[in-house]
Amino acid sequence: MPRTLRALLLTAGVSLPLAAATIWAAGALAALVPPADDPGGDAPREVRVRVHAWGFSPGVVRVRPGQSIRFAVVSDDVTHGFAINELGLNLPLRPGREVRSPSIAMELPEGTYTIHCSTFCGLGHASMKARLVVGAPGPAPAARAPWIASLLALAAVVGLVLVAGRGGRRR
Ligand SMILES: [Cu+2]
Repeated sequence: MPRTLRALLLTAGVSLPLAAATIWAAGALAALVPPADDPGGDAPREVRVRVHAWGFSPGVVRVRPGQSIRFAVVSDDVTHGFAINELGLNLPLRPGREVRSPSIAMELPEGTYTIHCSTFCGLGHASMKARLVVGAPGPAPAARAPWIASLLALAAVVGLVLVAGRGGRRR
């Protein structure tokens, strides 16, 4: 094997796993960063939700398992209710007045739960829903990419070592 080609292959063999490791580390670190409104530690995280006919904003509330949270909910228009059956939570809402839930320790199993309106509010009431997502149910496809990259890089290195070894012996 020509020396330049060998040097090139060795460089690639070293830099590929490094690049894969960097991508993986960046992904792992990003997963550790809490949401912006997460105080961390033991302080309950306040989750602010605005309610209107016929929806919730945000439409998806994400919480960590075991995290303590407190909902602060306000209706922008008419009378609604903010209810999560699995938490035994039902907050009646008057227009424009913020209602705060007690601090809730999120002890539900990881998964997706329905937030719904518990006070009849007209035509769209039955479909007035949002989602509470506890933890990370089901890995997102993107989360697997760094692992696949790492494995590919490892396979490349093993292959290069074998090729380089064979080339060396031939001389
Ligand atoms: Cu309603």
